[in-house]
Amino acid sequence: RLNAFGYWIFLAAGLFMYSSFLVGKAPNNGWFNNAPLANSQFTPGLNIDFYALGLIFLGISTTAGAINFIVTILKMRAPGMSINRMPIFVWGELAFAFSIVFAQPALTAALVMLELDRKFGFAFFDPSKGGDVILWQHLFWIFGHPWVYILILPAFGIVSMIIPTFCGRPIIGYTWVVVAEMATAVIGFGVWVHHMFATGLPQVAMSFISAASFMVTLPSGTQTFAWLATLVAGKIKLKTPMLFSLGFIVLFVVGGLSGVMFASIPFDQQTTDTYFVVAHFHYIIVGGVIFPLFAGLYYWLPKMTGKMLDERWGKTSFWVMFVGFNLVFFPMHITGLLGQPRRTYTYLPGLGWDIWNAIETVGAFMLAFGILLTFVNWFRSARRGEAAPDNPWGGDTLEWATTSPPPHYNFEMVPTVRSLHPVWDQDELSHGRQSPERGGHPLADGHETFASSMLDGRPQAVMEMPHESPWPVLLTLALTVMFYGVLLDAYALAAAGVAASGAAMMGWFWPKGETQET
Ligand code: HEM
Ligand SMILES: [Cu+2]
Repeated sequence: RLNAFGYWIFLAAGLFMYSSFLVGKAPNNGWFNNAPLANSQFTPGLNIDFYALGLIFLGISTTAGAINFIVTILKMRAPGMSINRMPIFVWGELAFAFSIVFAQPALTAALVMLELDRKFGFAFFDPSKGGDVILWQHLFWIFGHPWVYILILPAFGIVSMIIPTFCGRPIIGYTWVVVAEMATAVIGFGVWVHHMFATGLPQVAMSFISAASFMVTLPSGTQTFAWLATLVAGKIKLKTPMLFSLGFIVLFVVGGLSGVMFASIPFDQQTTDTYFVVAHFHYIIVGGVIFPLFAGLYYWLPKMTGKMLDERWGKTSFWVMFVGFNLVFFPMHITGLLGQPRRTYTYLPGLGWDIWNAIETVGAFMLAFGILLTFVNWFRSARRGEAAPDNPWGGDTLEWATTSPPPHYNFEMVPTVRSLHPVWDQDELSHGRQSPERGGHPLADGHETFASSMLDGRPQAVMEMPHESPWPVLLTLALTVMFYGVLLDAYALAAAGVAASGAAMMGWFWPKGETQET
């Protein structure tokens, strides 16, 4: 139900923010929305209120989702899946979920302060009344930098699943990769000021952050070398998911290198707010996150839908995307060093920027075409894709032990895990259901599941799966009313929304004389 709640809030908050387009009031200060530009004095109108309230609203969903991931990962694993047998993808999810729980409050606090400033005459970010504009940047980036790792940690996880499968061997340095993921998440909280090197902060503070930013490269490097070592030691099968993963390694290394360059304060002060920054974050977000997402799509979609994707279309899509991507974003390093400010699309001739921008435009069309090829592939597969076997790639993790697509409850027999690579090491798992003699647990045809101990994955209790419930969606509707009420200064409406939310929560948690499932 928490999951359903997260889903509905995500939808409602998204619609809330996009409704700003319908009334021509879309947020208009860029994604970091710096004060004092965001103060009502300089940006009147509902635009920024849509941004701030919408993100507070969305934060509820993000937090609910993250808590749900943490609890599920720590408490509901299959019997025998001790914490050192968890797939690296799950570690990535755990790391990112913890980061969200700690990062989101900084953003929410900043947004609440901003709305108090804008609607009620507070002055958190107004220096003329004793406020501080830099405070916004601190709070935003205390959220913002961990957020970039929130994006990339699951992507690391995806790649760490795919590379071993297509190398036909376990990843080298499992423990090191796991430690690196967790360390990245932790260090990510100590580097936010590297987005503020040009704001005139004290030298000591900046030096500390600079050192911490250099330090982040240690866990990133550890993981990169673990992937490379696995590639060297394995027998590589070049299927589409693997191609996207290899492309990821190349692009992530390039983006990481420009990141390290920014960690040096004088270099950053020269290049901040130029296209060099745009090049950095696209290498690391498109190359480092979107490419792994495509890899994951090709890898897991057959499991989800039971239909294979076409390899020829997939490989073509990869190469067009890879070449197109580099054509768009590599020249941005050059225009950035030549001084072209970010967020400019028109400029005087003769600055030496023209040819590079022309190449970028061509590349952009190519990249879009490459992405389109994958979407076409997706539609083709849905209509007439080959049927997917249970384990099309020879993967080692539990999802490959059930049918493609799996039933709603995943396993009729909840399997017992005895290895880090259950499907490789427990031969009974590659032939249908695990029999009760080998440890399979028939649990009311999947309508029940185990609660297990955090470290050893020992089953502790049998839990009934939750029944359908109207409360998450009703609570979401009530909150939507409240947020629109605040947005429009209609405080009676907002109060009604609060009251309705309270009622919905009472309905949700009312004792029903059964085990309470949330
Ligand atoms: C090797 C580790 C990394 C380091 C040392 C690093 C460093 C930096 C620095 C110093 C900046 C600020 C540049 C400026 O505005 O002057 C920056 C910008 C940025 N980085 Fe990274 N970065 C790293 C990895 C990442 C990752 C993994 C992501 C995302 C997945 C990322 C996403 C971004 C984004 C989105 C921006 C631009 C923010 C804006 O709009 O101003 N970075 N990075
Ligand atoms: Cu950063």
